[in-house]
Amino acid sequence: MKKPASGGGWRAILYSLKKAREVGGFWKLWTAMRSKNACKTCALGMGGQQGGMVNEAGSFPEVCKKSLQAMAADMQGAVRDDFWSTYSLAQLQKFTPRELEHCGRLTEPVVVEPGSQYYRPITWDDALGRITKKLRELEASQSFWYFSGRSSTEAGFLLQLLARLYGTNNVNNCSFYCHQASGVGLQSSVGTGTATIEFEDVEHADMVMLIGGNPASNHPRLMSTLMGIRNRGGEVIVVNPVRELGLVNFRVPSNTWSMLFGTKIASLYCQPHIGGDLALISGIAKRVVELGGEDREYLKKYTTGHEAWLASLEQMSWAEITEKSGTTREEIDDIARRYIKAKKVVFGWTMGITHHVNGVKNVQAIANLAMLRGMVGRPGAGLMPIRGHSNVQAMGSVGVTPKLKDAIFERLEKEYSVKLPTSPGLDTLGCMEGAMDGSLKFGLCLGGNLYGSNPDATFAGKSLAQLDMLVYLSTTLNTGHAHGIAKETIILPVLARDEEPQATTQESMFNYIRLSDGGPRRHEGPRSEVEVIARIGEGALPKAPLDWQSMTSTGKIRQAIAKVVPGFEQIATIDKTKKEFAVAGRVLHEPKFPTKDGKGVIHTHELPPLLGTGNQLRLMTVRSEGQFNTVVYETEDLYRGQERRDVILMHPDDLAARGLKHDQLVSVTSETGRMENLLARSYSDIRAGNALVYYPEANVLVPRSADPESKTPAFKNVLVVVEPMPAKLPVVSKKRAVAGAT
Ligand SMILES: Nc1nc2c(c(=O)[nH]1)N[C@H]1C(S)=C(S)[C@@H](COP(=O)(O)OP(=O)(O)OC[C@H]3O[C@@H](n4cnc5c(=O)[nH]c(N)nc54)[C@H](O)[C@@H]3O)O[C@H]1N2
Ligand SMILES: Nc1nc2c(c(=O)[nH]1)N[C@H]1C(S)=C(S)[C@@H](COP(=O)(O)OP(=O)(O)OC[C@H]3O[C@@H](n4cnc5c(=O)[nH]c(N)nc54)[C@H](O)[C@@H]3O)O[C@H]1N2
Ligand SMILES: [Mo]
Repeated sequence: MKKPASGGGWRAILYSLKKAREVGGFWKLWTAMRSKNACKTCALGMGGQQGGMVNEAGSFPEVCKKSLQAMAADMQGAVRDDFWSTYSLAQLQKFTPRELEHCGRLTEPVVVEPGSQYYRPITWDDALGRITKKLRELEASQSFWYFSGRSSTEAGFLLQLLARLYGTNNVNNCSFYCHQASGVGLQSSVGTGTATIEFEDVEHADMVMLIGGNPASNHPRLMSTLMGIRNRGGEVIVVNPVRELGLVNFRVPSNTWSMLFGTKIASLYCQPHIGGDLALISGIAKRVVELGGEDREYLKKYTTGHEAWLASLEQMSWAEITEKSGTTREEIDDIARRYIKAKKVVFGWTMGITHHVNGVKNVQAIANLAMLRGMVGRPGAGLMPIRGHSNVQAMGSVGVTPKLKDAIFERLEKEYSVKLPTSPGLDTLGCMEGAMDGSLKFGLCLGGNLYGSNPDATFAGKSLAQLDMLVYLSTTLNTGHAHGIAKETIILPVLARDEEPQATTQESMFNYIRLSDGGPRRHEGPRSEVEVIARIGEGALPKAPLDWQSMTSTGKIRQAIAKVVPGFEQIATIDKTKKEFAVAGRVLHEPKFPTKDGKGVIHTHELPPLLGTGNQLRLMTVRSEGQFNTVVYETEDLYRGQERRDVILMHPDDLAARGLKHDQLVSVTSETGRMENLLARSYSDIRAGNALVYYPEANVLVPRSADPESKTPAFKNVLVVVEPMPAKLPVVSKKRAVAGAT
């Protein structure tokens, strides 16, 4: 399959029309997309009271394929009546993620009992009765509670409160596999764990440094902003081991000129090795200082730790920097000079920075580089972790973390006159290990795909199988429902946010709280997330100092959030005022940091070694253009020119060095697992020494080693050996080719 000449463009628009046909007409999809609900996909923040397809600067129409796909999936018909008796677990395990998603909307609770191979429908009373009975039998410390970032803020808050009142801090969200390193890194550097800027700031920047992300695929609405910067004569510097087509040239659908001729996005494209970022960023900082471009006054007045850091940069040799980053002194000099010239610089990053064993250090290094020139604490400049799920940031804000922020903890205890647990709670990987060693017996997942998102897929399946009970609150089926099976597994069908009978709220990556009006239900059967949680609370903790019935009202829950979460006061009346707002105290337009002494903290690091010896390659596991996390909508990856997913993309030199030909069948082996019959493909856009495969299939290869500070696995830096498959082996069918998947 040939790569198109640019990302975006007509294909994106034609795709909208195709999806419209699938759901029964353009008007139907248009109305759904324009309803006053926050967009369901990434956290850039669209929709809410401005209506769908409008960004925080009011620009319209901002179209994104993934939001159409997510909407179309929610608009599909119900799972057929005979579905559960037709397909056994073994058969469901053979379904692809796409097939599972397209089985239809879940509308009735189902259970797989010990010894059974089939899910079977049960009544809501039966399902809730089983769950609450189990919870009453167990110790609180034997339970864990996993949250994805698709649910409402209200559901997130209520469920974490339920878990704490039950008596455990084993509360965590998908962020441990995502942006946790950003939260921890930013908190330790600038005193707040989220973006220091608002959407408008990026619109006024004259330079964006985009490190380790592929927004053309994953945050397409950011592309018009990047285009705007280029059109105003600003710089977009991309740091990525892969030359991603959409970051080179993109046709922005909301702009006629760009649609016709395409827009050059990157003004400079730097391709370090996987894991070379810390060395590269330190090198840029060293060069800025050599050229006298640092802001000494800012460093002295507003930061601590800069002396030690500057001294360490001086000590660092250029040989070490270039070797460990895989870049040249000339490139580093070029970036440093452009940085010195720029007046307002925004640093944006995603998983290429966080999915490493030194993810937190990577984020701290970015903060250092920004503070070096006083780029944190002024309008138009700052730090921008580009978040994943549409409401993942709210989960962190309202307490879906093992440790509650002190203020929330104290206010909760006071508000409900209770003593909350103080024992340390487990992170997500910790919960998986707890399930494996038998210390955990019960898990509840509010959305997401805990199995599919885990490193070491074989381990993940085995560990979840040890649990007595696993409960999923879901809208559609995913691989977790087939492979993440405990002794007893229950799926409870819930409403999507645009079907909720009451308003809910979401928080964008720019700390902006959006109000979703909800809307008419599409199916009889699914229930509101908050209603399900309140019923579980009522049954499991009837004596809790909480009126569970009143907690079925999202408005009442918002009043509770307003009382206990600092910065969220305005949420109490948002459904009446319709006034969406930015969480107070997070955007830094002045260099006053919410740290203990009000100063930014500069951290000093040693450069990690460049991994890989002998014939090993560094392997990244990434998303294709046709998927949203573990849900694969389309097999093809348009922008990388791949028509299938069972491939490993390698530099032509790396193929040659192993005597491999383009499209030859290979095995890929890591310390954790092995995939067979992948097609080795020649891909000159990747930096030699590094390779690329698709997540989630590749999770059989990813070890469980994680960043000690953020507990985030190194999904982007897996050491592998690629070898030809023995010639005489019968060629397996395409569907079976992805070992470990399906
Ligand atoms: N369409 C779509 N949109 C999505 C999602 C989706 O699955 N599909 N998922 C959502 C979620 S939850 C998230 S977290 C985001 C993810 O958004 P991204 O982080 O953009 O997604 P990834 O595919 O993980 O790719 C990361 C990029 O990092 C680069 N990279 C890999 N290793 C390194 C490295 O060591 N250094 C550097 N500098 N770069 C590296 C890869 O080449 C790739 O371009 O997107 C969100 N939006
Ligand atoms: N190898 C590798 N592994 C990775 C990554 C990687 O890059 N490489 N990325 C990691 C990242 S960044 C993330 S965020 C995780 C993703 O981790 P998760 O968030 O756990 O997984 P998703 O695939 O996003 O979950 C999708 C499911 O959510 C459910 N859902 C959708 N809408 C709703 C709703 O409104 N309410 C409820 N209750 N449920 C709903 C549907 O059942 C759907 O199947 O994976 C991580 N794992
Ligand atoms: Mo994510």
